[in-house]
Amino acid sequence: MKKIPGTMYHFGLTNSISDTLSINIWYRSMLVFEQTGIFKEEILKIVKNFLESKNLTIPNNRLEWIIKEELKDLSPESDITFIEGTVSEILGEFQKKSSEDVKKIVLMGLSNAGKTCIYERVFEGKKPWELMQSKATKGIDYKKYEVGEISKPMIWDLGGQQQYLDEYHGPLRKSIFQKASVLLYVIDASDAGRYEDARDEFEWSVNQMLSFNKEPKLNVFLHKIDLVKDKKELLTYFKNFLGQKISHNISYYSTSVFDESLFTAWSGIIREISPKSTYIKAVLKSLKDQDGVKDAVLIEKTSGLACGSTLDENEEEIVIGMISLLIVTCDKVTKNMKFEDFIEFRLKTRAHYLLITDVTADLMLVVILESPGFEDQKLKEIEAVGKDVAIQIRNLWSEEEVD
Ligand SMILES: Nc1nc2c(ncn2[C@@H]2O[C@H](COP(=O)(O)OP(=O)(O)OP(=O)(O)O)[C@@H](O)[C@H]2O)c(=O)[nH]1
Ligand SMILES: [Mg+2]
Repeated sequence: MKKIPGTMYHFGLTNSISDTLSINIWYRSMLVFEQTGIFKEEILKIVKNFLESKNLTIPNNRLEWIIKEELKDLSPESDITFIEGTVSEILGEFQKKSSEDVKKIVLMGLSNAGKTCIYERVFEGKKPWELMQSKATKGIDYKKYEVGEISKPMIWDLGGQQQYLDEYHGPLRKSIFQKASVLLYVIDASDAGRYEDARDEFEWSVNQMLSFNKEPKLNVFLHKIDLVKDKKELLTYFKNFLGQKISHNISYYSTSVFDESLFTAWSGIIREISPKSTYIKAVLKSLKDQDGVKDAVLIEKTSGLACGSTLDENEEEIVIGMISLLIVTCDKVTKNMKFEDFIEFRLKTRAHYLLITDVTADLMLVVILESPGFEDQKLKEIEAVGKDVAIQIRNLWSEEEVD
């Protein structure tokens, strides 16, 4: 039982059924509040609401501290054992897989920054409204994905609550950062009160990445950008704010779960870690060099990520948005028209001609032509080159299988 500072109330936690807890609050020695079946991350809100109902306001950090102390008394070793157990399990799994070109991505940031939502939106296809109830991550979560055989990211999602950060700075440091290819640091752009804490943690994470790895890729997501008014100004501010003490190259992305920005950002990261991306880039470039071809993009069907592209970032976002719409349309509009059966799609406007063809079971190629007045013969020629490119890309996969 702990005294709530500045009040006459005491608060205590006990274990309840299936990993949940009970909260009790006493006024002097009289029990005045009781709630069972709650999760750790709900405690703060419940105690705060209770105090507010009594017209009392206590700063969050003071409440967090007594909650942390009370949790320690409840099960002194539980968190530590949980995290260490998880990490050794993950490490074992990672070491088994590392020969298969699995790339470790460390996803870090303060609590509530949006880390878990960021990969669930892209890799698990969740819609923004399905993410709004996201629960705080307990310790470290890890997930393995495959992006159309282009790359196999293994994402380490590091829960950002203070109790976990303390662990990362301590005994878990090496396990987290060793053999990591990418640091993806997430900042809640709408939470200006925590910018400095976020920067300190970012600098520390970058130093760890650099001390354990040769050429790590460093990325910052300025996330929840939908809540920010002047997006451009904030991006410029952060480049200066975070980049001052770091000489290593950092890529910045403004992201939100409410638009396509996460897809563009992840496309960039996936390309950076894919051994095939240089080849894909060269093949797409050769297609772009054809007379009349404006751009070409290779898209993975399940995630909608662009595995290669000749477009600039803004245009790429539009094409990715259009493709995800197409995927949803094909999948949802008619039950019989399944997207996996897709072969080809053509769209002709007065100014453009768009050709989307199937490349492999996982990939499709988008070719954008810019001249409206093509003769049929010319179109056929370009389509033939597009098909050639599709074959070259497909061969890239079958050659590897033969190896
Ligand atoms: N407005 C807005 N809210 C978002 C966005 N992304 C996530 N959120 C909200 O932010 C909250 C926290 O998201 P999480 O992904 O659970 O945060 P986290 O960084 O994993 O938090 P920890 O696991 O505690 O470290 C959720 O309630 C989301 O609804 C976004 O792009 N815009
Ligand atoms: Mg999380």
